[in-house]
Amino acid sequence: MDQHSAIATPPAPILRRDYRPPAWRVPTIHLDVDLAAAETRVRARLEVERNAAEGALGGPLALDGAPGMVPSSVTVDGHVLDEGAWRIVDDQLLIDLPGAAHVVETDIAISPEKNTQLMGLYASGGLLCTQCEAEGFRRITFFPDRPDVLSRYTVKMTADRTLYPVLLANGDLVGEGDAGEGRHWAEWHDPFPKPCYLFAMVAGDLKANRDSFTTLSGRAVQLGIWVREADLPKTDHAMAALKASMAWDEQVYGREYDLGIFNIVAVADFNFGAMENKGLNIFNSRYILADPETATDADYDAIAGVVAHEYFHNWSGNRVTCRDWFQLSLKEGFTVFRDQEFSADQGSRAVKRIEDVRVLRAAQFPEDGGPLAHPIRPDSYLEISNFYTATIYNKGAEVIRMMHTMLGAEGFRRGTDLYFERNDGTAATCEDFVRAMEDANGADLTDFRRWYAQAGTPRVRATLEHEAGTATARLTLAQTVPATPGQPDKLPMPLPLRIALFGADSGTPIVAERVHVLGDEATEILFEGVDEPPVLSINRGFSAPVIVETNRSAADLAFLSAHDDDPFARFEAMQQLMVDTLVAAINGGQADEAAVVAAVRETLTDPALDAAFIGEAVLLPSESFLGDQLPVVDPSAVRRARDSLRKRLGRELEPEWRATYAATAANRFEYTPTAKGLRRLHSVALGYLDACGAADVPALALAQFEGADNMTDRQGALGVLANGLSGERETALAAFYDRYRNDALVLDKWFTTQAIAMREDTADAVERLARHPDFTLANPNRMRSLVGAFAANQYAFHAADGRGYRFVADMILAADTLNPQSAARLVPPLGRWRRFEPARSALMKAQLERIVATPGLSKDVFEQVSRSLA
Ligand code: 0A1
Ligand code: ZN
Repeated sequence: MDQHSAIATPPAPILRRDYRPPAWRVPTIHLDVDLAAAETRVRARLEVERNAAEGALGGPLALDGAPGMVPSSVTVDGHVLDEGAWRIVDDQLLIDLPGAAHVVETDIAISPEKNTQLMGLYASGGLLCTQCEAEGFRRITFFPDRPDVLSRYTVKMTADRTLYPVLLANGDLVGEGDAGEGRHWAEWHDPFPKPCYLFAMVAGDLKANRDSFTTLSGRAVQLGIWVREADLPKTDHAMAALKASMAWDEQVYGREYDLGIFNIVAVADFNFGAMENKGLNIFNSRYILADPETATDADYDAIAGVVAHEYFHNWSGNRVTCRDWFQLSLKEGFTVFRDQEFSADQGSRAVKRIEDVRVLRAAQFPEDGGPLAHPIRPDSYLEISNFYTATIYNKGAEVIRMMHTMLGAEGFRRGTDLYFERNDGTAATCEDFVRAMEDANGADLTDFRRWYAQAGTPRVRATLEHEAGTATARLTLAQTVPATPGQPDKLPMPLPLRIALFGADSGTPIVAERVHVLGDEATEILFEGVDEPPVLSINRGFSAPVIVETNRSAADLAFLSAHDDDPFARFEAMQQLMVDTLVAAINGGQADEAAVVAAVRETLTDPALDAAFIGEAVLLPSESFLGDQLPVVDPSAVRRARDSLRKRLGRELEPEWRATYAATAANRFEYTPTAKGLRRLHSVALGYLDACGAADVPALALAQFEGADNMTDRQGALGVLANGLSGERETALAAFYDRYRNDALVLDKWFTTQAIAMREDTADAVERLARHPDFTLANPNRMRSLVGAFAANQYAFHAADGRGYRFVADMILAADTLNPQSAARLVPPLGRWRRFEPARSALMKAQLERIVATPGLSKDVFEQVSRSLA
């Protein structure tokens, strides 16, 4: 299904400018679903009305379906139509209707157990569940599958009572009963009109962790997290996160939950993280299940973040949805910003910001600088699934954050209040959001709108000059926005830059922080009364998602890494110092490694800093981030330079690492910011001890691995061992496998640990693991745990003989026949071929050409590969 021949007919793109309101509205839909894994029968009854809105499309009623779908009957106003009265064209069911309002009924059979794409209705570990965003509903029944058609849903589900004792759908349960012959039924009604991408139903043998929440206005909401019985003990963290999210959205945005029931279901096979279906969120089980034995601190944090994200969508996404898929960032950018702020409020704001910027730089900056670059509101696509990107999500969140910075917390809240008030119950656009921000604040965001239209990461050149005689400092700021595919010329973007100056002699702030919005290509700012040499602290808190180049010396950066009062800026100064040093070394120039060693020592031994921050600040930038700083990447040169600095840090600071390792040891599991920070720093210290080559490290690591009372410490030790060649490595990997072989989520970690190992033979090991009996391409988590993780391991993936590329291309082609969405997500690492030295570049390109020449490729993979080659 969904295949096309790449050579015969390249598919036509969908364009944003072609948007027209729908020809028909569907105010209500009744579904009657007879569920079984082999064959499910779906009878749909739609009330349809011709859309009188200006500009609306005309013509017949067009209901989207999927390839191969044919209704067994079509009825209009109670009369069965002859076969000649309807037709299927390009997977749409077309019906000519004489009047302005009709009732249309269709009847269709689908097979959930044959659905390997995991879109529409599918089977996962004995459950039947749905995924409809973006265009999965059309695989369940014929319907105008577009987000601006909002309907009230009533869903009757009938299924075998033993196999599927629990039947869930959106909204409220309005009836249930026996259906005879061992079957039972349940009927759900959702009073809120919604687009079909928010439809969900689940049938299975599930048990609930139940709780309740009383809203601000005193309404009681029943909460349920539904899992297999054995997993029930692992749901308390997600439940706590859900209740905290509900309270936070009331406090920070004044938004209350609006139904009597809120259910979450965890499933093992899921293409993304989770889905915000109205009143019935469906989650990839990795974002629900946690206990100290099986989940790391990072897993716990991610669970809270994703639970919050999906919950927040109830307002930013569901009550106000998107008019069309080009507006995806309207809900996703805003909701990511909301979940980031929620997590910042729950734990360490500074560490959260560091993590979010790391993600942006690792995933979004490369996208923005490569062949797949697109604005946060794209202008065209072939397959919308390919646009669930770091640009739409994470850069989208940064764009919202900049408005928050420029308007202030209160101004921003006035804007969101107006946005929700104006657009509640409708399908809105990014423009509606910006206009609400403007109108609520009397602000002019005309130029700021360029952030929605232009792709590419702006670069800011900041030069600070001090004139001792006049006690002035002159800051020159210049921005450029690079060309991206289809956008050769750019206009300057308004960038809010938080700026402060510190005195190099006094070590104190001499110009307090201010926000300067750089709106033009270049500007100059004059500071007066600056009588000592100033040090520039800029883009504090990462106030704008840009690359800043400065004329700061290693001494300036070392100074800021020790004295800046903005923790993010402190982290950033250290990173910049490390990057400058490593890039100099890679280019064969003068590298000031001693300055890095001194700065790391200072941070490591600063009693005022908490462990979580130290654990972030002393880490070297990743090999891929270093690659991103170079015009042409030679992964071997990057590895050599980074390894050498890492070893030197290990050796010269060995006593400090030993002291840190010892000081962070006594740590019984507790999920608190302090305990988390200690665990993090403990494993970071172990890693540096390993780098210094101390002979006792494998034994230390194995002891940590065996003695751990939590997965963070266990996996931290395993990760260090996995990079090395010791016998302890094999002991630990085998023990880990034996202990967790029946826990799919932990087994994923076993695959990943080996796929990201910094060893010469990682590519071989990964090819071997792809033949392991526990490996499968049918489960997206497992596929990503090996192939996705490997493709992110710069040195191993870029093995000079090209076998990493061949392997990933083989996996893409194999996965494409099962699950095109997941397959397409493996393309971007190969798509970066232009960034690498000529030999590797040619090998990567050859694999892309091999893929695109393969007949029967999905639209998903075709789009990513052809754009990568263009
Ligand atoms: N809206 C979801 C993301 C999502 C998108 C597509 C999916 O289909 C496989 C699933 C989930 C979110 O932002 O959480
Ligand atoms: Zn989302």
